[in-house]
Amino acid sequence: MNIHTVSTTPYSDQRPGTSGLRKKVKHFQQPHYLENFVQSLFDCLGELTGKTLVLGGDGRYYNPEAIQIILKMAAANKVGRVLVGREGLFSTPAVSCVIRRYKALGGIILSASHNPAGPEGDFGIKYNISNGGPAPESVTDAIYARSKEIDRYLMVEAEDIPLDSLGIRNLAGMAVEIVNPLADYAELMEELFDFPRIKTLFDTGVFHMHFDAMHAVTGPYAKEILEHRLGADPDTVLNSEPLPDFGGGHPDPNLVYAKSLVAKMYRGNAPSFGAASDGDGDRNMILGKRFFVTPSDSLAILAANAHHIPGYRLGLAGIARSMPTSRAADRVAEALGIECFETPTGWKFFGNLLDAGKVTLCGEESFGTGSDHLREKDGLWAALFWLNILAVRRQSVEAIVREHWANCGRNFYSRHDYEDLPADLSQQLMEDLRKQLPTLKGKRFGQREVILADDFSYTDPIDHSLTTGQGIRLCFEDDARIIYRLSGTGTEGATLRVYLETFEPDPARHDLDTQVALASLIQIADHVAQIQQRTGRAQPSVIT
Ligand code: VG1
Ligand code: CO
Repeated sequence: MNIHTVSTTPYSDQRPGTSGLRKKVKHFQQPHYLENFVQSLFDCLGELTGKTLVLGGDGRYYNPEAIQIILKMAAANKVGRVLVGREGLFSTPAVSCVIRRYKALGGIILSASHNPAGPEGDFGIKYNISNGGPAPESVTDAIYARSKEIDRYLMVEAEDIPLDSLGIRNLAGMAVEIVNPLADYAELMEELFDFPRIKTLFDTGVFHMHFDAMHAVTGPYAKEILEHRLGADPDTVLNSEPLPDFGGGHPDPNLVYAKSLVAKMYRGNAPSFGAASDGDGDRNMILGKRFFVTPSDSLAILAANAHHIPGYRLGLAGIARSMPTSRAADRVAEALGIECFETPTGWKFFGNLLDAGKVTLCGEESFGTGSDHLREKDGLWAALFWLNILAVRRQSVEAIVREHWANCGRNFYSRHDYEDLPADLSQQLMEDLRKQLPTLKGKRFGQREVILADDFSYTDPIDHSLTTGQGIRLCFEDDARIIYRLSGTGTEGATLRVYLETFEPDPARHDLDTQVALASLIQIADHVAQIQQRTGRAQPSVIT
């Protein structure tokens, strides 16, 4: 066997962020860059002989090349078997599903999620552990530490493995099993949801929907499940063909970027339901006819309606949400008499709670929703969950949301992103906020008094690991909150995220425009952090 030991020198910037290592494609194409990271990962995984790994990506530019490199390195590192999605494709939730079903040691996902792709775009790599979820910080810290001292990597010399047809190939003694990336995932969805009931909804002929795959990985999944298995119209899935540059788009499912879907959902004869997913298929946006459901509300409504869904009929163990996500879900948890956990941003923090059976549903304000069916957030799952609710309740999306607000009150919520700021400026802004913390508690801004001001830290209730510095949080007497955080997924400059939330119990005020309802809080957020003055930006670059 032809195993080469290639000498290399470390890169200093291979610390994984909120969701894996993300850099410009060109950065990944530097000599040995990908190889260094992959070998650092293998060096941290212990004995690999006879073990199974899962491998696939969202199909973005550089995916095919990276798959071949990783396969050859896996063979040289004596991995027993690698399950690869056909054409090297797997959505993030599908990888999580396959890791769990085949009891694999873990999986490697090639994606930079919703970040634009192509030769000038972004690439990324993340590792998921045997529970199917993103590696916890103990693992990513170890990989990073290893990457700073790596001096060699192992690779076999072999021909590229063709990935276009199913079957088992031999790569220097390692089995490469090319699998249908849709099969296990679609089967799992059929187990969780009432497909016959959803089918009858489509059969009525008056219910129509669109799913915008944004030329990313979920197109084939959505076509298979919605159009082929559930009988939705053949043109239900928009932008269904995965393209290496996502058609030049930005596959982030929100009102700004999901243009094709938004155009269809806000016109005169709009369909009843719309959903979109991101580059790697883990995010979702939910729309009704001319109506947007915030991700935070969506989590709360899924929780409140879970008893309608076969997979969740037995009830929820608990709910978890990331700290900046609105507290709409907390109110549902309270009503159901179950616990609601507040974790740092990033899906890796839900893993222990899910494994311990403490929570069933999880969500993030960043268009992420999921459950204990996997250990990743899951875009198409969220759309199917909504479809199942609609099939049972036979009301419009808007009616369901309004009824929810009437019962629980409305959490007005918005995130303001200031993208591409100079790194030192944004760090200074956060540092100065941190310095202000001791004086903020008890301060009044107009009608509002600050009752809590801190830098969020989290002790995992299961393994007791401590994570600090997770966002500056100001909580007010009237249940309003402002949170400031720097993004951990960008590849250029820094992004400041300002999360804004107020609570409105009065149904007469539930019709207010969100930005209007939040106006006085937005002013406080700017006043405290001096955002406009420091950044020179009159408004955020993206509002969701
Ligand atoms: C963002 C979101 C976070 C999400 C992460 C990965 O992180 O805010 O909620 O878990 O992206 O999502 P950050 O650090 O930029 O705020 V995905 O769909 O990119 O895997
Ligand atoms: Co994603």
